[in-house]
Amino acid sequence: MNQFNLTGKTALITGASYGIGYAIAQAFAEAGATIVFNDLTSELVNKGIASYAADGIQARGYVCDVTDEAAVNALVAQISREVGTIDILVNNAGIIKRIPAIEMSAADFRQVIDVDLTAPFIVSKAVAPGMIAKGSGKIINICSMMSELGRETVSAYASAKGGLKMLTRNLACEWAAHNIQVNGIGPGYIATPQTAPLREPGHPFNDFIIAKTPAARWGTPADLKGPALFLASSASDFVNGHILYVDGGILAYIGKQPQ
Ligand code: NAP
Ligand code: GCO
Repeated sequence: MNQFNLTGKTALITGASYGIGYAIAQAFAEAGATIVFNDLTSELVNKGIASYAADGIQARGYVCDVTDEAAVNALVAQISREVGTIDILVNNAGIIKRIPAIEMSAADFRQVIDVDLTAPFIVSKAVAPGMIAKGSGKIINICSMMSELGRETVSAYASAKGGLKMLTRNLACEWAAHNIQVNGIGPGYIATPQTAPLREPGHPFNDFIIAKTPAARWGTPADLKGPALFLASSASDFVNGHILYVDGGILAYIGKQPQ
């Protein structure tokens, strides 16, 4: 039996019109899953549907703000009616605000926490009853290097992603008895629109990250396809509360010695 086969499974990937969520959805579709995704605007959702179709994937897209609990609950009910019970959830939607802590407003801090931490709680809570009734489920939270490390200007984001690591572990404990595996993926620095400002030609951060990464390159969304498929498949049925870091070695590395 192919443990990585997702045939017959319905997967919801949040914020997956492009970027990391899109690549993860591709991996699941290639393994046989039915793909459902949401994004903030109809323009983004339609763009995503067209991109998936161009890749041969018949994805269903819905407009939904993951921070809106009522909208999320309505979305999950609609998916259940139109597609079926959600077997796999990837809490991928996220934002970042790069502002020095002393300059960051509480409103900005709260918005990042709302999207990156509270929303994964909201969406997980919405899909869990269906998974419990079905007797199985997979939830994958997209964490970060900032689940483990800090850096200047990302206090809200690091607080959210650190909290998301612990939310992952806590929900894993609460729902393991229902055969629901809750795990996380911690990407390193990945080339997507979210990091585009850091990859501007001549931006010092680009050389910095290459030096901090033993693999000596930025990651790509495709680097996350296999790890996500592992955590979405029966190959990980005894993996609970684990954060799988896909970072080219960043977290293992003290840093290059001065030449
Ligand atoms: P991205 O390019 O910024 O895409 C994030 C997606 O989430 C966008 O489609 C965005 O829509 C959507 N989104 C934002 N707020 C939302 C909301 N309230 N409701 C629904 N959708 C919402 O990000 P990415 O680089 O692909 O990252 C995806 C995830 O991986 C994020 O959680 C990020 O924190 C995490 N991550 C990224 C990296 C990296 O290096 N790129 C590394 C580690 C972890 P809009 O286009 O409207 O904003
Ligand atoms: C930043 C980057 C990182 C990446 C990612 C690293 O400003 O430091 O945006 O936070 O997005 O989270 O894992």
